Amino acid sequence: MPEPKPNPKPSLRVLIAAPRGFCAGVDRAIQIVELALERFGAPVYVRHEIVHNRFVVERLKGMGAIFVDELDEVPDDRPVVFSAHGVPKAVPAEAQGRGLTYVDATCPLVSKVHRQAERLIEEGRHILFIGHAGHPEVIGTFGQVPAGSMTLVETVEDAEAVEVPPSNLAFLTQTTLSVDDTAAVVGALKARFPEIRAPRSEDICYATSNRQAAVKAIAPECERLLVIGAPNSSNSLRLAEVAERMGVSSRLIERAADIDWDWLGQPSTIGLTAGASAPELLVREVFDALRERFDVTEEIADHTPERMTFKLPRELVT
Ligand code: 10G
Ligand code: SF4
Repeated sequence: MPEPKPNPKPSLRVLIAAPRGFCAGVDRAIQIVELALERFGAPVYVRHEIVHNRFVVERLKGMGAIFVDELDEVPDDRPVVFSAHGVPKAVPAEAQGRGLTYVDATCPLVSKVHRQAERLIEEGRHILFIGHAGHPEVIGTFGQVPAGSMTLVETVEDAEAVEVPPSNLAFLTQTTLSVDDTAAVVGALKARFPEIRAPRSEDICYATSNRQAAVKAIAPECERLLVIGAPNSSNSLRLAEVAERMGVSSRLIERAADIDWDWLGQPSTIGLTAGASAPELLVREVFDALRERFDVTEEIADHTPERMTFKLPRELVT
C-alpha cells in the first residue's frame, strides 16, 4: 500500500508593507539606552518604556536597564534616560535639581513640536492640541507650556464644542495620529476659527504617515491584515484602524503566539505590517508561523523608501 500523501498546505500570498517597523526616533532611543549602558555600566534607569514594545524593553532589561514610571524611583547615583515620547519640562528640571545624570531620548521630531509650543505661547497664543488623552507624548507636550495655555482636542466633536478665546489661536498635533482623522479635526477647527495658526509643517511625522500610506496601498488586495505592535502603541493602533476603515479586518498582535488562526481562516492574500516600535525580528517570527500552516509567497510592497536618521546626543558619542 502506498503511504497516504500529507494534505498540501493551502497557498497564502503575504503582502509585507514597506515602510514598516522601526522609525529613526525609535532606532535612536534604543541606541541611547545601549550607549548609556556602555558608558555608565549597569544599571541604567529608563523613565517610561523607552518605546512601546515589550520585546524591546525585555531585551534592554536583560542588558541592565531598569524601567521606572517616575524619577523618584531612580537612585541619586545612577543615570536615567527619558523615553522617546518626550517628557514635561518639570522632569529634566527635577533631575537637575537632584544632580542626576540624565540623557534625553525624546525624538527630535517630538522636540520640534515642544519648541513650536513654547514659541506660540511667547507670541501670546492659546494652543489647541490634537492628540489622545493620557498618552505620554501628550503629557510631555502639555508640560512644555504654562497650565491653562493649551487645550486638548481629541475628535471632530471636541473641535466643534471646545470653548477657547476666539482669537490668537494655534493648533499643534501629536506625531502619531491618524492622518485622515487629524485632517477632519483640523477642518472642523478651521471652520470655527478661520484665523487659527497652523504648524509650519505637518506635526504628524514622516514615519507615521508613511506607514499609514503603505497600509492603504496594500489594503485593497488583502482579506486580512496583521499589525505587529503593542496595545499601548498609538502609531500601531492607527495602522489597524486604517485597514479596518478600508473594509479589511485587522488585528494588532504583539507576537506570533497572538495570531488568532480561526479569525485568519484560509484567505488567499493577507497584509503584514509593524508599528514604528516593533522590531523586524517579530515580523520574521510571524512570517515563519504563517509558513508552518500555509504555502506562503512573500511580496514586499515598497511604498515610500525612508532614509531618515537622527544624530545621537553629544554626551554619548564623544
Ligand atoms: O506610537 P506611540 O506614540 O504610542 O509610541 P511607540 O513607542 O509605539 O512608537 C514610537 C513612537 C514614539 C516614540 C512617539 S513619537
Ligand atoms: Fe520620531 Fe515619528 Fe518615530 Fe515618533 S514615530 S519617534 S516622532 S520618527
